[in-house]
Amino acid sequence: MPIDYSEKIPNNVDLAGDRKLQRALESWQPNFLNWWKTMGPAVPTEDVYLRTAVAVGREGWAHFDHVAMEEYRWGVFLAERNADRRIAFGEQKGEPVWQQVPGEYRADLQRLIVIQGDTEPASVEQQRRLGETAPSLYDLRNLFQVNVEEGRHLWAMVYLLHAFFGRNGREEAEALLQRNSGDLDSPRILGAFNEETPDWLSFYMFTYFTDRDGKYQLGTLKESAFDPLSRTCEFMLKEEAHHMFVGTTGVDRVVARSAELMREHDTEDIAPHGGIPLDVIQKYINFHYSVSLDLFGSEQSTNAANYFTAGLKGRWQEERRKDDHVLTEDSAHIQLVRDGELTSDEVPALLALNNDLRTEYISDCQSGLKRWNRVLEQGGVDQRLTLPHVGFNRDVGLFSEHHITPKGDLVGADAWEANRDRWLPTEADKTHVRSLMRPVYEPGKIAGWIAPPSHGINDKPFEYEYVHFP
Ligand code: BYC
Ligand code: FE
Ligand code: FE
Repeated sequence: MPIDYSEKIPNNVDLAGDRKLQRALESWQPNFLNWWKTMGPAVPTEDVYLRTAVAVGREGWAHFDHVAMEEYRWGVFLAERNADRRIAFGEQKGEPVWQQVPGEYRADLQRLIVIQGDTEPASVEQQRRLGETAPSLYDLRNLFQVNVEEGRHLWAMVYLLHAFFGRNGREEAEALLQRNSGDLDSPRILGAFNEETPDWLSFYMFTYFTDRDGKYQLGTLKESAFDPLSRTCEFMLKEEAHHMFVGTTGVDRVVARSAELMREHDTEDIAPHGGIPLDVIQKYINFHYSVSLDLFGSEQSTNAANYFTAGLKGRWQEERRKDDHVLTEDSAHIQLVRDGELTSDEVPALLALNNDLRTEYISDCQSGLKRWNRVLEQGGVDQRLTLPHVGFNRDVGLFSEHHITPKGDLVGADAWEANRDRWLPTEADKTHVRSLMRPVYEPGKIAGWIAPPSHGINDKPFEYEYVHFP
């Protein structure tokens, strides 16, 4: 079914055919718009060169044009239905997928959808003020693109809550607009989404590391036996690719510019020359990576085992796994600390599914480091960036009780305190990065701490007027 843009809420789920649901979503819509006005992008714009989804198929799903942001057509878009789709894993493997929520899984599914839904508006709130200091119009446009799509991801989850979870679901949809990132009384659910994103280096790190958790979590929900959730996530993943592109190339460009300044001034201390020193970039990597690892939950999780067995949440690329997809007989290894040493334990595979997903995520993260190190190499710089040890700076899971250095050494509290300023961004580091954040809004111009992108958006040049101001 094509997307219908003549409707108040664009959709390809035949909302017009379900008046009750349509009315419920239409009454949530003003609350969403009000939230967007008060918690969304703080900088006023006339219009922005944005892509909008016009179809859900493989080819040509996006349309690009200048639109006023509050007129962006947030809607409900599910990937096409596969009538023969069967459950790929768990106890009910091989049975047809569900078009409705089975009563016994209602609470668990609702919880997964609420947690997913909570992250989307949270990120918009975190990024609210970044529009005041973008390094170029191109970057400003990318920020807003990410923001409107995270807003749409909220719509995706709210649709599921309204359509399949009754009154309880509608209340949860309301609550998604009432919790706020960093709010002391009613914070967002997951840790990383209550951190600040106060500068553009943080934004690139967030879209690299934290949006990438989104990619992996959505990948597991795409496997879900609850077909509407699966189809929603499949389409969200298409939008998600651009968010990670923004992060990957954003860090590329910061690293390239830092390397350039290091050569030009023949020093590692490029802060006085308006650059971001590599050791500060490394500390930002350490922070954002470790906070994002916490989003995978505990290495051993009965929640994860239950979700899998019930068919609610699969593994990354479940269908490509060469095992029985039930896993009751399998085991896995997890890392942990025992008797003051890092060691590993064999545990039932079902209990180690968070660890399994995190392992996939880590190897994907590694590809960014490879890239950034190639940029350094090409820039004639000898230093290299690395991912810290998986146990470094953790608040969730088996490492959270211990202090582990980026290199993977177990240390005491004193050594941790004595060195943390070498490993994590200090106030001085953050103040320096923030001091570089000045808006550069002349078309074709770029701030001094970052290199320009190699391409524009949708074949437009970098100099294109991606954003108009009132
Ligand atoms: N913070 O069994 P455990 C995205 C709680 S990002 C706070 O180890 P489980 C995006 C946990 O809830 C993707 N609490 O965990 C990115 C549980 O509480 P209860 C978001 C945490 O359930 C950028 C207890 O600790 N989507 O889309 O296996 C921009 C024991 O937990 C945390 C999802 O996460 C934490 N970090 O796994 C925009 C998918 N970790 O039951 C968007 C949906 C754990 O004791 N969520 N806890 O009260 C899930 O699949 C799972 O809930 C989690 C946790 C993976 C998050
Ligand atoms: Fe998202
Ligand atoms: Fe995203």
